[in-house]
Amino acid sequence: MTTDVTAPTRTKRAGFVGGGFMATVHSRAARAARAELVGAASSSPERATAAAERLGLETGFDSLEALLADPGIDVVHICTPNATHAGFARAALEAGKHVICEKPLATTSADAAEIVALAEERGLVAAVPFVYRFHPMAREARARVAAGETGRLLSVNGAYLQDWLAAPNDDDWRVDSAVGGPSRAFADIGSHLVDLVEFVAGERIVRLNAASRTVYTDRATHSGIETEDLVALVVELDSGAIGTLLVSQVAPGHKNALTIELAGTEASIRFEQERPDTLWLGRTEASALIERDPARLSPDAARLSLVPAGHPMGYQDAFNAFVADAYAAIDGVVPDGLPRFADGLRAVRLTEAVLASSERRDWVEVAA
Ligand code: SOE
Repeated sequence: MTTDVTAPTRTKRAGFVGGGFMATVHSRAARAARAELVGAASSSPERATAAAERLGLETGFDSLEALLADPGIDVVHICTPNATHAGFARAALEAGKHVICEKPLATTSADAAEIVALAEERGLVAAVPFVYRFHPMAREARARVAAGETGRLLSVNGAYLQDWLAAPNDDDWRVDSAVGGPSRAFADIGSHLVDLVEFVAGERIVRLNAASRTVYTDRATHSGIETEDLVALVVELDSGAIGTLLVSQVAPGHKNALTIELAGTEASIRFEQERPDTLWLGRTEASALIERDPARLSPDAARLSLVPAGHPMGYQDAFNAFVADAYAAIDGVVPDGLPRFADGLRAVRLTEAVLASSERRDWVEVAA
């Protein structure tokens, strides 16, 4: 048996800001949610036209202002470099649009808090794509932890490892703090890791001790780089559970290896996003690999299972489910687990704690 993700009741008219990899993923998801893909704005009218053609949108807007002035657009997807997120999200909310804004939501928690408050004040849906929450087996892990199957939480162990910046000359706008913000590896992928840990554990990281390294200060087109290539941290959660997390963009052989493992008094549970159709349930007597079979999953995991057991699902499916739920929220539905701007702010606060801790070489309390 399969069920459908929350289906939007009314066709959304979507606008996109940016034209790179993430805009491609967002536009595919919007199309799957039966949106009308109105157009794109970018850093120039020419780039907007090129993005519109590449993504199959109706039009390229001359500017963000022109896109926001289109009364037909209900929802704006912000898929631009990090330092622009908060300003663009603020402008879209002020124009009365619902917003889906890429992470990190902002490069400072003050900016993130301001747009959280603005979205609330205007009554607009404002979501952040912490999409790994939308893998059915991540939901299954969360449901089993919440049901007490793993017992009292003792420890967490997680990693998010990539290698696309592993060679000295690998380069990207994200390495530049003026464009990507003061944190790179943690803001870019560590934010997903801590979001998923807290989402599945159902509790928060209250303090942490982090060490970070910038392995390459000079790359193909950037020099004097200050943003971190990798971060290792020790964390303490609400319940007193402790854990270790490793975030690296210089881990050869790892493409997008986001893994979390929670160990409780009764069982351990492990989710690996590169093998998203299974969940490892560890028990002292006998461990098991649970396959994604919607007929046997918790209701929330079954809801997100688009195809029957044995038919693999992946990243774009998770993204599609996220956008479908965000659009359903615009229709007044309250989908369980939709990551909103408050969750984006939470990740920014954790990022700031990581930066402060690695600078001070000491434990830091995470702002609530
Ligand atoms: C690059 O590190 C990246 O595309 C991130 O920006 C995404 O958030 C992550 O989902 C995959 O990797």
